[in-house]
Amino acid sequence: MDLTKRENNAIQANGNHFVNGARSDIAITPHGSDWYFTVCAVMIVSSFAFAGLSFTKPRSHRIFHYITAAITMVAAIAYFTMGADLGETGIQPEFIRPNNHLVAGNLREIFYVRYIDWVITTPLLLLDLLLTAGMPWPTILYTLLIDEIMIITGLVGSLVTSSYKWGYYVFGCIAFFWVAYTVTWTARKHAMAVGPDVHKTYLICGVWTIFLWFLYPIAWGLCEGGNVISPDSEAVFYGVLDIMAKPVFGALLIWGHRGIEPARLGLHIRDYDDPMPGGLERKTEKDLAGNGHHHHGVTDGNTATTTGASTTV
Ligand code: RET
Repeated sequence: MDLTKRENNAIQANGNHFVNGARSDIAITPHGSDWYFTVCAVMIVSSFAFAGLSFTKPRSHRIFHYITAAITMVAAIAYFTMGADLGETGIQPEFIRPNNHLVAGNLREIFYVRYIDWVITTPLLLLDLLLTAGMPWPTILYTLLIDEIMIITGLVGSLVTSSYKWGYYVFGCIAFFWVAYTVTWTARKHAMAVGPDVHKTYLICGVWTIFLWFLYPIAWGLCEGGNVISPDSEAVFYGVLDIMAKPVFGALLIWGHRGIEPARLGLHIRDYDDPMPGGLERKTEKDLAGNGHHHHGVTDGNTATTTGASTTV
């Protein structure tokens, strides 16, 4: 078989999905599919990089590597799905544009799998960010729940054919403004209180996030909402944003954390051979060797609920 002549046949294999007897006539072409598979490859490589880098840290210091690797792993699967022309359904656009050949047609291909990705990964991105700021967990939890409202309203709106879709869009935007306020204001105050190095890392990742996240509702308005740009352009728009918001964000965050002890953020994470809080002191080989791994004494363990630069020797 001549591999140089092999073409991506995902559209042929999976693109004959019919909704009520009709096939989406506003849909990705093999170019869109190729691009989705390219982004999938970027996400896979990033996942290996983040997971691999975690081994340069002791297990008690890997939380940000784990969260970030999980984000790109989920995205890789979502992009595989979209490259394969799956995870989509045909939706009649509110605005039918017969005179624009890029979006002429009666059924637009809507990739609902995008929202399944986002409902998992956007809370994890916020978790990365808000843990960096040393935010208290109730505010973190609340912000993640509001974020899920934003994504689910976006999903429902994208599947609605009438103008009511914009009602969902407005709910989603209100939720987003709440999230943006928390990231730019409340969490920034917390980051400042921890220390200037933490504040700097938080600021870089936070500004990057909010700038990029503002572009998603614009993309939605042009794609799922307004049916203005073609599904191939949609692939490029969301694909570039997702690369910036996941692998590039992750790299900035992990780099920013290189000199930050998780304990300073209130994250006191035990390894299996650390002494239990309130348990009996148990000397391990690592304690005796004193290899720089962090071991809290029995009394230190009891202060695990305090925040700030209180512990670690
Ligand atoms: C929607 C439509 C409803 C209104 C708003 C939206 C915002 C979506 C955002 C998505 C971010 C996704 C990321 C993915 C990472 O790869 C749902 C489009 C405000 C902000 C960061």
